[in-house]
Amino acid sequence: MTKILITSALPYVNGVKHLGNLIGSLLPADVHARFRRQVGDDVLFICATDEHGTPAELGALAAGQDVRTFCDAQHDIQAGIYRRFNLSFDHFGRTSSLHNHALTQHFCRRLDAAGLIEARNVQQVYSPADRRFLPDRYVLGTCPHCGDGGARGDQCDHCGALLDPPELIDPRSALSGDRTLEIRDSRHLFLRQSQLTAKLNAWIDGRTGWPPFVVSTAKSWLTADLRDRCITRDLAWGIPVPRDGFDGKVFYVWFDAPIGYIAATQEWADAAPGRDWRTWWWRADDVSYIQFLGKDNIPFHTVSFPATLLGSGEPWKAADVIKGFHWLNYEGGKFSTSRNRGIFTDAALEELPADLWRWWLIANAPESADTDFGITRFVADVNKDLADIFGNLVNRIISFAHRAFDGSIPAGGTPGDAERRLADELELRIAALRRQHEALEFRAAAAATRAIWDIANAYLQHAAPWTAIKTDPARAAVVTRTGLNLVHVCATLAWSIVPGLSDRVRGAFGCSDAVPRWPAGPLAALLDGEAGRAIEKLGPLVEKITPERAGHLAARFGA
Ligand code: B3M
Ligand code: ZN
Repeated sequence: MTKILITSALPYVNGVKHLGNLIGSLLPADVHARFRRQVGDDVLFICATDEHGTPAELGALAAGQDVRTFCDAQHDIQAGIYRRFNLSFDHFGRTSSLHNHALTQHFCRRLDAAGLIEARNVQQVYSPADRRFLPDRYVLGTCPHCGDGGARGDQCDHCGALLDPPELIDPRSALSGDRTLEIRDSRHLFLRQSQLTAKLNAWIDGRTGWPPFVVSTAKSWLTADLRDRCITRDLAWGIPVPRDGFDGKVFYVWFDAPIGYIAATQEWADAAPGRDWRTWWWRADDVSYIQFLGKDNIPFHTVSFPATLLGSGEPWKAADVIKGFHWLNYEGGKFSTSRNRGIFTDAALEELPADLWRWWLIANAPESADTDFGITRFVADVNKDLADIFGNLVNRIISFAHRAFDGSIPAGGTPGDAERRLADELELRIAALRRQHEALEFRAAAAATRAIWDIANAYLQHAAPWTAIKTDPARAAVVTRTGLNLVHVCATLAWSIVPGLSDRVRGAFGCSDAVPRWPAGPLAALLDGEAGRAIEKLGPLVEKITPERAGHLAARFGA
């Protein structure tokens, strides 16, 4: 059994995520985890909320809560949404866990012992009224470029200019409004990742199966002028820095967040007896580790996190494959949390079943370039693929079996040429689909899944048991038997992408196994089997999105 470790980028705890976040890492990770379980691999699928850093602090401030309370509530909200999206995490943890505190401090000590940590002075904005240093985005003021009054010290959202706090006109503290800000020296730790450039390059050169743009992005960072990274911050919320003179400082969120993958595995191991996190992370040469993430996260996963792991000098597992994604755009513009633009995951579930979103997003995953989400196209695509093609296939043959064969898989008759051709074709198609899943080619896998539904529809259309029944009941029995088994196979193959629809179909066949096994053995025998098995009646599998409903979606989510 192959051991497959899968992690999705950890969503920031503050605020519900949009569909762009979902397809950028969480959903493809889930589809792959499900597929791997189907083919019998030993899968561990880990995720967590990323709870440190200024976004969490600012979110808590805006909500009038202390940060811990805020994170508790936000974590639960996200966990609930992902459950309803059927994301099959083995564990959905939190980077604020005690495990992550201990591990992060451990890595810092190890890196320090290896000579890879250096303390340096950094100039920082200080607020006498707040009696603390202010991170860039805690400084507000007027943009020197466009004159907007609400610019932040890191960026002006109005004109998009990147800023440094001293550039702001009339700067003030976002916390207290203090205008007596000063620039002071603050002591910070730097990870000397420049020392590890050769090791990191060798590590990347030894891996295969990465999307080319992930390799080129990583390589563009791993050059002679790779900069050392400041891994501490003047913040109260976070993991304390275990070092004299660093009271009141915590680790930079991007230092502890990826360590959270390991810490969340420790949480998973704590949750039940007989689980050992080490078999996944420590001397785990038999594990194949795949990371899923959006393209903005590439530098942290190809430079800083592996620098942490390799630099520790300990036998930690580093990623074998990094599957990066481009952006999903929204109606020609950007999805944006700060501007509340796009479709958010909670709102998506209020409108339509999870599988409709899952299907479209995977079928259009931004794998090799940015992709645009548009309501009109979404409605047309899911109506066609899920209602007309898959739903119709399922409902038609099951209804017919109830009309003509008392709702059971009929016995009798012998498969003929059409059935043999069908089985041969399916065998090839299923093998190709499996290769696409293995290669992490999600769009291709969705297209291949749909192509199998097309083949099934074409077979039934041509073999037409509803006509044959009038003259040749034995032939009608063969076709109905084949058709029903075919539908079952189609549902099994689609399970990783649309698990809800798949489970409904499989439920009608009396299958309640949590993970449907990938079809094995000669297809001809599979399609000819199961005579006598009762199939439950099934209401419409997928309700078509009506023009009225499409209008409502456009009005609610319109660009
Ligand atoms: N929370 C950023 C993001 O959601 C960050 C990922 C952390 S992965 C360790 O895009
Ligand atoms: Zn501006």
